[in-house]
Amino acid sequence: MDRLHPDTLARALPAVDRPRYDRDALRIGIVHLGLGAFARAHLAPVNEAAMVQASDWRWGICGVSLRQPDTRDALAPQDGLYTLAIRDADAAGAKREQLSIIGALRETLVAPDDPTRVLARIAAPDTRIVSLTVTEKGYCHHPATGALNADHPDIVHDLLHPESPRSIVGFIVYGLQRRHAAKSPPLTLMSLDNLPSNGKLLRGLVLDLAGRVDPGLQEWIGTTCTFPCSMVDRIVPRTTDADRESISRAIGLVDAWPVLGEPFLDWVIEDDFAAGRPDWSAAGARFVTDATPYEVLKLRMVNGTHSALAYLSVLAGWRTVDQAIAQPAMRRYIGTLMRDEIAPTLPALEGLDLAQYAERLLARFANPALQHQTGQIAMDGSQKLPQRLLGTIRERLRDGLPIDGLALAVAAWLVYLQGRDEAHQAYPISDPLADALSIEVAAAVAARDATEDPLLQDTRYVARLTGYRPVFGDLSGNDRFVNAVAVQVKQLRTRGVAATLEALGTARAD
Ligand code: CS2
Repeated sequence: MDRLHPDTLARALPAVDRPRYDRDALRIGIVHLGLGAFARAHLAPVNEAAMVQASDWRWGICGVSLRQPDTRDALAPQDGLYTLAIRDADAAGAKREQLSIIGALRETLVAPDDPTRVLARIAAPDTRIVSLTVTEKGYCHHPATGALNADHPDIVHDLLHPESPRSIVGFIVYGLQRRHAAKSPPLTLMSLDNLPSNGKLLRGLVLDLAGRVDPGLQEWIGTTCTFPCSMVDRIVPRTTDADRESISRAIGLVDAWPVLGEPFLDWVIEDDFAAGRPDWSAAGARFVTDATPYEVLKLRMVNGTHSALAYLSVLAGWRTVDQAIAQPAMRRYIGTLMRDEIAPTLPALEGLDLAQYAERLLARFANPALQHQTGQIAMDGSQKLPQRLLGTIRERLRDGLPIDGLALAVAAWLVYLQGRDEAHQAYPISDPLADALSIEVAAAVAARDATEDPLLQDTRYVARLTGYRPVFGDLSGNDRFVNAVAVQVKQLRTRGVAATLEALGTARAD
């Protein structure tokens, strides 16, 4: 089979959608930092549809990988072309996929190999938007407070090496410094990560670092560049070798770097752009004045339940989300968690039927064609828990409301951190704070006194771990929180995941 490439594109099988415009006419208007699967399955196809609809070719994408060269190495021989496979199952349960080849990616850079080119791209006059999907840990912030972690090794490095930054915030600040020096117009910095008020958060971090570099630069960024907040939603599992093979067969050309995702896509973004934007509403995006209620909805409902499901499932040995949600007790737990504990905390959104939203979410989780690994969602818990679960918990505690289901999710994380599932199989803890957390876990295990009542032992364990302020902030030392989580840790430890989920359902039904 030939390799996917502009010269072979005409040979792709007829059912495959493909760019039907002159890719050479694309200019680079967007520099995207963090060229993972999510951006290629969300931003890029929406952007492509918008460009085509408006015949506006100013918005080609330069994608930047922050660490590994694998994406560039795979995509350069394909001139940036790749396949998006949208997968689900029909009503009878038969898996199906819809394939499109995406052409919006015009350039692929690897930041550590070529920091100067990345900085030059951010500074280039044609660049109007710098967008980001760098995951929670890419922001070098304190997860509990959102402030810049000025002691982060990458930030310390960047202040000493303006020519070759490592952090995202460093690239943005020094790229904007060049832009400012060249008297080029300001641009938009657009975070697409699962963080609350992601634009405001990014703005705070960029202005903090810029202030340490040059107060004049800080002033220019603060008064001329914009940082719209956004909510993005599409489940995009990691691509496997088997996916690469099957997608290549399905398009009739070898694609070394396809992506896959679910049919569902949502994107709500504040219409606050310093230098214009494509009309992404052509492909379903919604422009709003305030994205906050949409972010809270998505982070708490989709990501909160995703994380709850992931930690419990890793412990129970359920490898994929659809396998986990097929367990009746898990489905009941996630449904009840949304309805009884999360939904009542959400800001009102006109026209939104929350019950329907929850039903659709359960159906999305049940998608059997995605094979979304629970171990993948479980990664980086220290960066995810605050906005996914802890905010909801804080509000419910403040209002004197029960938190049993949320406490089980936190308990599952605290047990998960011990690194062994119920079959005693070890798994790695992938988390930027893994070292600190493993010290905390060891101390918490040591704090247990085997001569004491089991619940008291688990209370000591939970009190010690939730005392870790970078994650738990002011929840540390909250007795109601500690006690509710300890009850669930005890359940998980003594009865296991399945029986704990069953018991939760029964307790509720009583
Ligand atoms: C997931 C998200 O990996 C994770 O932590 O919860 O990537 C999730 O699939 C997306 O946010 C859905 O929009």
